[in-house]
Order: sequence, then C-alpha cells, then structure tokens
Amino acid sequence: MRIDVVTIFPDYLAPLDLSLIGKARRDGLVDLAVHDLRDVTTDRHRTVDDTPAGGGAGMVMRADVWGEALDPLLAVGGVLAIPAPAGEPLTQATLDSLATGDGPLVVACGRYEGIDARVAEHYRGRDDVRVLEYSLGDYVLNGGEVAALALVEGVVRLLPGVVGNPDSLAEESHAGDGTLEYPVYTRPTEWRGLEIPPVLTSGDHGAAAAWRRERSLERTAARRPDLLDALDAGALTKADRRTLARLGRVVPDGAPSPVPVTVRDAGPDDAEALAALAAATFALACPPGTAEEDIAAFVAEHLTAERMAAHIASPTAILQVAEVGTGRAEDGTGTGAGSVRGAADGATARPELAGYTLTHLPGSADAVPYADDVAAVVIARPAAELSKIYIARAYLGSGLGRLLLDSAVAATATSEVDGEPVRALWLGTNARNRRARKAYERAGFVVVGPRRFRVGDQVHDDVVMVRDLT
Ligand code: 6GU
Repeated sequence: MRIDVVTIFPDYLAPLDLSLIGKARRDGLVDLAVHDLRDVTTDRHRTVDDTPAGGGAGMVMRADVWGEALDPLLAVGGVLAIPAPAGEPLTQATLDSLATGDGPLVVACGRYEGIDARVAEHYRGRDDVRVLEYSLGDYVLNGGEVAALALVEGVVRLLPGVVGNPDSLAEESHAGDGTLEYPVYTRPTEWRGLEIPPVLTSGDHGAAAAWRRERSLERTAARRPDLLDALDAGALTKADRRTLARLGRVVPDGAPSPVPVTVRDAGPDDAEALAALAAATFALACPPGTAEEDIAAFVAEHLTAERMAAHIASPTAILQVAEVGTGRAEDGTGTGAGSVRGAADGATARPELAGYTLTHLPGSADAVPYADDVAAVVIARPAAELSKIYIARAYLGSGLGRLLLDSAVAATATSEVDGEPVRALWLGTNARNRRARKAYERAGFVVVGPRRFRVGDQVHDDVVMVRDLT
C-alpha cells in the first residue's frame, strides 16, 4: 500500500520509522513517504497561509499551495484524508475500508485554522478520489500531524503480514460486534494486594469466555452506552440479554437493537396503563387450556384500574413498573393511560410499560401467609409475597423478567414491617412451568413445597418458592 503524508512539520512524522509500522515499511508491506508542503512554494518566504476571508482570528492554508502538493500524489486517484476537529469521527470501519482500498492514501495535515475549504471541494469533485475529513474526537489539537500518525498506524496494522497474530485484531475493542474489550491480566497472579479474577486461572475456558463477555458489556454500558444502542440484537445470546437487562437495556421482540429500560415505583398515574398491561399479559401466565371465560372473569375482577390504584396507594404493597424507552425520559413525555402499546415495534419515542411486579408486605411482623399450604412451608417472618410479575409479550425472553425480579427482591429486602426487616419473599408458580421455575431459581428462589391455585373452577398445581433475604 502507498501512503503519502503532506505536512509543514515532516519531523513530526518521524515515529513512523519505529516499531511495527517502521518494520512494515522495511519489510515492503507499506510504501510510506512524508512530504514537506513548503517544497511546492515558489516565494522567498515559502508561504503556505493567508488571512481568513470574511475576517476572524488566525490564518488559513492556501488552496493553490495544497493543489500543487496534492495533484501529483493523487494523479492516479486515491483517498485524500484531511484531519480536522470538524471532521467525521474516525472509526474502525473507516480504517478497515482504507486498509482494503486501492490507490494511494494521501494525508493532508493542516495547521492554523485549517485548509481552504475549496481543496476538499475540488478533490471531492473528482470521481477517482475519495475525500475523508476526519476527527480523532471532541477536542482540539494544534494541527493534523498527530491525527495523521493515528490514521497511518490504524490502517497499516490492518495490512496483511503487519501484525503477527491476526487473532489479536479480531478480539480487540471495536473490531467485533461493537463492544469494548474486556480487562486483561497476566502474571504475577497477585500484585499489591490485587488478584487476577480466579475464573481466568481456573482452566475453565467456557467460564472465562462468559466472564469476559460480561465484563465487555459492563464496560460498554459504563463508558460507551451509545455503542449498546447500536448492538445487533440478532447476535446477542440469552446470557448477553440477561447481562444487558441488569445494565438497564432490553431487546424487545423483533427490535434491531437493545433499548433502555428503568424500573421504578408505580404512581397514581400508572393505574390505567397497569390494568391494561395486566389484562393483556394475564393469559400468558395461565397454563395451556385455561378457559377463555375464566381468564376474562379473573381479569374483570382482579386486574382493574381501581385495583391497581388501590395497590399503588397501599402501604403494604410494592408495585414496581418497568418502563422502556426512557433513554429520553427527561423530555417529560410521562407515562399514563394509553401508553401501553402491545406491539413489538421497538419504538423508544415515549416510555412504554413493559412489565410490573406486585409484592405484598405482611400486615404485621408475625403475620402468617394467608394460605395454609404456604404457611406450612414458608417459615421465616416477616414474609412478603411476590404476587405478580407480568411481562408484556414483546419483552418475554428479553431479560426484563430478571431485572424486575431483582428489583422486587431489592425493594423487599430494604422494607420493614413493625420495624423488622423482611426476611423472606415467597411466590407461587405453576408446577409444570419449568422455564419460570428456572428463572426464579437463577434469582435465588428455592422450591419449598406444593400449593394449589384457583382460576374459576380450575385448580392449578403450583410450587411455593422462597427467596431468603437475610
Ligand atoms: Cl483530526 N485535528 C485537530 N487539529 N484537532 C483534532 C483532531 C484533528 N481530532 C481531534 N482533535
């Protein structure tokens, strides 16, 4: 590959003789030349700049000087890269395209207030030249030379034969699916009291890979949440989705990418939307074969806005809602009646209730769970009941269930009854619903015994599960 850098400070590019890039040049993998812009000037002062048209501070580099310098370098076409704080952010995808393109890469380093805009305009008008005005980030440097170094290093290391082990290109940050790289460690295993995470030295490669993936997602959420918004949902595993849910992102059914989700206590304005959500999702929780009219009767009696309002107002109920599309919640759109949209459109324009939990605290610290079969197996007091966990259809399997479950456990664990901390959270779930049971088990619930649950005439066999909160 041929690369030309044009600058008024050729010495600034001396580092390109060093290290891997220097070796690539010596090995003939890249043909790199640095040119002094002033060599094309003809006046006594070797002038390259003049005052800005229209006034203003500083100096602007002259188009005619740049034209003289660039024409011979771009005679056969190629890419003209112009570093500038006002350029588009340089990305790995851009570097990839430059490394695989043909024709020379010519980097035009500006100084002062930049290069006369007609230079980019002129070469953009040539159909054999691609013009790339690029920036390294949202900060200002004195000139383009550091950005030229960055571009050249970023491109040359992608050329075949430059980096010894091509695997290391595939695994690093920004190379794969758009997540940041996980933290890395090497000997000594203990340094200044800090240990290498044991999973990495356990010899369990599957566990190590899972650990690294989780750290990647965590880092990306903390440092570059914008990258999570661009993740390809199709490439996310179930484990990824669980991790993302914990980090406040879920993937609605059919959506291209994760969307932000928050769990908060319900307020009076949520009653209508909650009733609609509950009615829409109740059937999903019933065993197959449950009669339509039994479901309808249950909904009409128990899942009304009035009931929801009563729960919200009750001092012994914890009602939490998951709101999706709250990345822009600050815009004040709020959540109220009609904001539940069952469709899996993945839209995030305004918040949508995607699920809720209802937890009942006991009326007193020593209150016995209301059903005999539960009281027989839930021993700790005070014991709260996780009465409902509803997930809108579009969010089943999205990881939202775990997020809601963890939030309900956390809210219950910090609640008190008669001044005593709540010690257990119990729930009943259909004995044959193994998926639900597994999900509860992952959140720390254990099966303690059987229970019967009635919808209309039908009696369902449930199991009672308890989460120890002590
Ligand atoms: Cl490419 N040039 C200059 N002068 N400043 C920058 C930059 C480029 N990228 C970030 N800051």
